Amino acid sequence: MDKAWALRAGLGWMGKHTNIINLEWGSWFFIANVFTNLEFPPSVVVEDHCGSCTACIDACPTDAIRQEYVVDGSRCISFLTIENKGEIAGEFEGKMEEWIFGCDICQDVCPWNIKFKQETKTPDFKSGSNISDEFSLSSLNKEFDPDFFDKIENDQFKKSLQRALFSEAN
Ligand code: B12
Ligand code: SF4
Ligand code: SF4
Repeated sequence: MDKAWALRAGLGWMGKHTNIINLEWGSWFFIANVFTNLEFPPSVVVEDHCGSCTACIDACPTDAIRQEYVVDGSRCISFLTIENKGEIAGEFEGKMEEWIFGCDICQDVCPWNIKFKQETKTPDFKSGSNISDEFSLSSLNKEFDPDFFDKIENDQFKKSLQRALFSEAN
């Protein structure tokens, strides 16, 4: 629902990968809602700037973007690694790349994000500042710190990581 509000608030247009893209920042932002009884003048709706580009559709490894502006959530790596409670279906084997909690491929390849790429000012988001920089699924073959999971505070992330390790190991 957040995207419907964002569109009407003139924040951007909905890209073919279905995320909202802003003309100045690309799509690397979350949408927050403020409920108020203040009256605002209607915003100007931003027109679609995807043009003939299909980079996100071509790059999606699980063919989750079934057609332009239509994502099948059940095929999306974001769903498979975060929301999905059961095992990941065999048809996705070898297609998840190294993603263990969400996926950003369709946004990584979007020319609007490449154009406005800039270093984050949030220290926690900086490269080298989070756990994913010290760990990759392919490092499984190397020596593994048994206290690794104790360092992770977010329970949902811990569960996703353990499941990813489990499927990789099998
Ligand atoms: C369910 C969900 C998912 C599911 C399904 C996503 C999908 N594309 O179908 C999964 C788990 C796969 C997912 C993945 C991701 N998600 Co998500 N997700 C949501 C969530 C919680 C609900 C969306 C939903 O399905 N709502 C129900 C349907 C009916 O509503 P809707 O999608 O908004 O569609 C309506 C409007 O878009 C509107 N609409 C459509 N076209 C148009 C055109 C016009 C002109 C108008 C007026 C309206 C309109 O009509 C639709 C029906 O009402 C929202 C947060 C929220 N509360 O809205 C975040 C949200 C969409 N996700 C977000 C993000 C960041 C992601 C990921 C990038 C996370 C990640 N790194 O892994 C991926 C991206 C995957 C992708 N390519 O879309 C952000 C998007 C930010 C942005 N810049 O757009 C949101 C908005 C969260 C937030 N508050 O910031 N997500
Ligand atoms: S987030 Fe990943 S799996 Fe989901 S639609 Fe985008 S590229 Fe495909
Ligand atoms: S990659 Fe291309 S088609 Fe996909 S959202 Fe970005 S501009 Fe639109």
